[in-house]
Amino acid sequence: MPTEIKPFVESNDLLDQPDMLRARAKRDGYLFFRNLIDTDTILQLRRDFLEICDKHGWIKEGTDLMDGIRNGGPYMEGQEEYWPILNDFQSLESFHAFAHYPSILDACDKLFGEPTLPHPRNIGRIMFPENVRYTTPAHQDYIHIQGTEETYTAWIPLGDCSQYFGGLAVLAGSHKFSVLPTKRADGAGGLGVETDHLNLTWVSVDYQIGDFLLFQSLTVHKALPNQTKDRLRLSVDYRYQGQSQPITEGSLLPHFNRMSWEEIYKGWKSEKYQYYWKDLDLKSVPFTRKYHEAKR
Ligand SMILES: O=C(O)CCC(=O)C(=O)O
Repeated sequence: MPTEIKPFVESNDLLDQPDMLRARAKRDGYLFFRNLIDTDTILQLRRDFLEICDKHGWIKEGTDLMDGIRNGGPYMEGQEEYWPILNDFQSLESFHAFAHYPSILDACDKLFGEPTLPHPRNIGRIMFPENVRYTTPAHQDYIHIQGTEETYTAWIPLGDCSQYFGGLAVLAGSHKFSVLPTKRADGAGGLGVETDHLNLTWVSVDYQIGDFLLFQSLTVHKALPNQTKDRLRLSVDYRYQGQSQPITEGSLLPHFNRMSWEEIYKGWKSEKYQYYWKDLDLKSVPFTRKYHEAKR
């Protein structure tokens, strides 16, 4: 039986009541905001991503680039075909600059009650249709990030993204269950968790361009399958924490660490978002692999 998905609670009204905003995040493990990001900024990033896809032959000839209609595939992270695309995303100045978008940082500053540190390890995703098996499984980000449980992920679709298109869903309240045992799973991250015994409710929404979701690192979340016939689902996920909180070295490296920051920054127009964390007095803590010993 398909899982029932209830709607997110919207939190725009709490942005001028930081105590209430924090209380809601503490209660639900997530905050969802409507229409806080300028459409043109997202469309420009969507275009940048799709131009890369097109350069690598992933867009159907004769179609409108911005429709993101796939050619070939499905391809996914970890496959040989995916790495050149990932390297190109990682080099995009607009992709890294967007992690510093003012209304995202404003929501985070209020949530943390202190200045926010955006992690530089930013992730861009292209999710193919007809690839249900590799849809992102239910998991917690904490095991991949560590440092502080009070790290939040911002998940932002690069365009309208209905549930049918494969938006992100969260298991409301699941952050209260600490780190759950992992099992191997197909899809991003490669590790999943069982959730049936938690008796919690999955929540999501038909995302509109400009919406974004923030969720705590212990909050269980998963993608819904991209059920379209031929559309690529594009999204970014960025991570944030309070500047005083501990962080692991890996969060300061590029995603998959395939290129150095020096290589990534080559050709950027501005230095504003390069190495910005190096000026801060960060509390570095070790990373443990103890959560990665998944059961089959
Ligand atoms: O976009 C996806 O399918 C996965 C995103 C995710 O798991 C995350 O942002 O932590």
